[in-house]
Amino acid sequence: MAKHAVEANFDGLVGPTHNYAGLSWGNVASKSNVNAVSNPREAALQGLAKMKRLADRGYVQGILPPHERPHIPSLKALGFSGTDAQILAQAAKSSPSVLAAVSSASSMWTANAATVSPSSDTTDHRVHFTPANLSAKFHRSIEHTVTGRSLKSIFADEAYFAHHPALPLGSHFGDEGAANHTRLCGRYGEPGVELFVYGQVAFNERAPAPKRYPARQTLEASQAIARLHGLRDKNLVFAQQNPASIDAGVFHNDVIAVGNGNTLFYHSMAFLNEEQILADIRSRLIGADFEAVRVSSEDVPLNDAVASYLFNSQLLNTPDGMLLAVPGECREVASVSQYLDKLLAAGGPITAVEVFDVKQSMRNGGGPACLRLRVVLNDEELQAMHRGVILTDRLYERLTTWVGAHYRDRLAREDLADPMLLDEVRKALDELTGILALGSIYDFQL
Ligand code: SUG
Repeated sequence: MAKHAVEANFDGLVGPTHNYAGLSWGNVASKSNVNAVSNPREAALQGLAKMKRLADRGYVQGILPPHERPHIPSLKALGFSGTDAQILAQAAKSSPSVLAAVSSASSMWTANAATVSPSSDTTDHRVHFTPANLSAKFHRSIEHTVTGRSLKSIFADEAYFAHHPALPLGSHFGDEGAANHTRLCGRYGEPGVELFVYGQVAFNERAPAPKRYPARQTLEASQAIARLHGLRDKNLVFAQQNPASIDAGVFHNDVIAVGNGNTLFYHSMAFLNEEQILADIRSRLIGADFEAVRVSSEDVPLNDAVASYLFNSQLLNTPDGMLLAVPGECREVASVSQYLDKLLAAGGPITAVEVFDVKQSMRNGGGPACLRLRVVLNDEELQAMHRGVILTDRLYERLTTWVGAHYRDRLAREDLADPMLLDEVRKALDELTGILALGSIYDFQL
């Protein structure tokens, strides 16, 4: 008998160095907002407000902590030396782009933190975690060590949870985590279909691939994760993302598709072999009829989907159907707003749409779905995990006060070299690990 399970969402708490550095070639928003002045305080509060609204609805809402940035160990590994202040000054003078990269608050997008397989899918009946190596972008490739420490600290009990190291670095095994992984199922506690979406086959140069922008995820990486997690072939689908969509700015599958339960909500340009993929999912899904909600280019042109982040929404179960939690930009793009009205009138599986304001994150290409990592947990696993990171009213109050005390409301490129900023970050994070009772996870704490 399937155990009762829920989908818990772990949002990345936006870090104090949130800024716009234009680091992600292929991510349209990141490039178009380069050097805009950011507001880290507002960004963190927007993220917390989203978490609170969902927690108030009864969803299990967790938090993953931000990372230490600027990351001095990375600068040391690149040959900068001296005191922390000297290192920052040297980097700012000779390699400002490198300083920007090691200062990014990009760990907030926890859909890229890891791939997670629930215990009902895995052969050893444990929940499996693999932090994403994020090889495609230097600023993100330095995330997996601390992400792994956080996940191990939260999901510590080895009787229930299994942790793998990130895949070997390098473009052949480029892995972007749950942003390219969707699980479809009947009930959460039943075995599901794990849909891995990749941009490119690494070991075959003649296979279809994008021409303009990089494909960040390879088939070989997805296959490795499936092996590590002990997934069964009958529960697996590997699907290639349409290279034309990557070239239009869809740098992760979660910018063009989102799935939950028996429903896949996707754009007609999402997949290379759409019919085959749908048939594969349909034949593997047990305990429910597969619902494919397809959005055509006539309804929503691909560029509008990218600009609005329609598909980077959270699709959540409610007692009366599914709720689509969309970014505010969806109501600002005419075709998308009209489509949403039509979707609700159509009477399909998606029965409600709600708007969430995460503008600070959106300007770097991160919508509501980028900000969360989904972890399906049965009742025992939920009890076994560290509960200090689950959002309660009290924790929300403590975190908003903490943000108010430690975060700046303005950050520009030149501020990244300010040694005071590094001190502020460390002080804030040291306090945060106390609030969340996580133990020591940062390099400066070890
Ligand atoms: O990896 N942006 C992130 C956005 C990640 C969105 N995540 C998902 N789709 N799941 C990225 O491109 C921009 C940082 C900057 O330019 O300052 C950035 O890293």
